[in-house]
Order: sequence, then C-alpha cells, then structure tokens
Amino acid sequence: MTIERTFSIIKPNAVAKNAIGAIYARFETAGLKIVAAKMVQLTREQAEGFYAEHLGKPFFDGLVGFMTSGPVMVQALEGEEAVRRHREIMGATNPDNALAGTLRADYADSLTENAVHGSDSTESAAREIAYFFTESEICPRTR
Ligand code: RTP
Ligand code: MG
Repeated sequence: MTIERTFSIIKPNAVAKNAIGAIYARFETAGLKIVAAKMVQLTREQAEGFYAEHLGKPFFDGLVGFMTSGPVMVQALEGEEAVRRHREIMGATNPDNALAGTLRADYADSLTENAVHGSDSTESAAREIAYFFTESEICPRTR
C-alpha cells in the first residue's frame, strides 16, 4: 500500500454552484480522506505564485483572474495512490475530453473554469500543500 497525499482546489465556479458537498462526497466515496481544508479568497499574488509554472503562457492572466473571482476551497487528501486516483475522479483538463461521471464532466463550464485542481505528482502535492497549510493545520488520519 502506498498512502500518499495530494492537493485539491474546488475552483470559484464550482463553489458558486454550491457543489462543495457533492465534490467532497466524490472524494470520500473514492477512499480519499480529507486531512486539511479551508475556504480562501485568493489574492492576485497568491494565485500568481500558485500557478508560477504557467507564467508567460497565453492563458495565465485569464486563469489568475478566474481563480481570484470568488472563494475557493483548498484541501489536502490522503489515500492509496491519492495523486492518480484524484486525477481520475477529476477527469481531463478540458471538459470536452472529460469522461462521463468525472468532476469536470459534471461541474466544469470551460477549459479555464474547469471546476477543480489536483496535483500532478507527489512532488507537486508536497509543494502545493505547503503553499496553503502549515504542518499544524494537517490532521493525519489514523482511522
Ligand atoms: P490543474 O493544474 O488545475 O489541476 O489542471 P491541469 O493540471 O489539468 O492543467 P494545467 O495544464 O496545469 O493548467 C492549469 C489550469 O489552467 C487552465 N488552463 N487554461 N488553454 C487554456 O485556456 C488553458 N489551459 C489550461 C485550466 O484551468 C487548468 O486547470
Ligand atoms: Mg496542473
């Protein structure tokens, strides 16, 4: 068993749809345990820092504008192969390519407003979790 952590964001469009609970239910049904969570209104600086790898790309300004357009829920999820399992539940980045039953198929409005974020590796997960949570805000799940 490889228990991992991954980092998740419920983006402003999905929060606006009152879908937080429905999305949390998908995580929990898939065996992903929430070990840290909070609602945040991102500042421009926070959003630019989080998406620094995309700086200079044509969609960067639109992405930062969207991510600061309303509150987001940020959470750390723990479980077996959490990174891969979480990305499976999310579906493809572009909702036109997302399989039926995935979060993006159900809650995305466009490629930019694609409802959720998930880390793409355990290395990204560690960096992204640390970007939003201190060690004392993370609650390891023993059962
Ligand atoms: P995420 O990081 O949000 O989980 O999404 P991802 O790995 O599937 O996609 P990534 O390539 O990291 O892109 C980050 C976010 O930028 C927006 N995006 N817009 N061409 C476009 O307009 C475009 N491409 C990407 C999406 O919101 C994507 O999730
Ligand atoms: Mg990404």
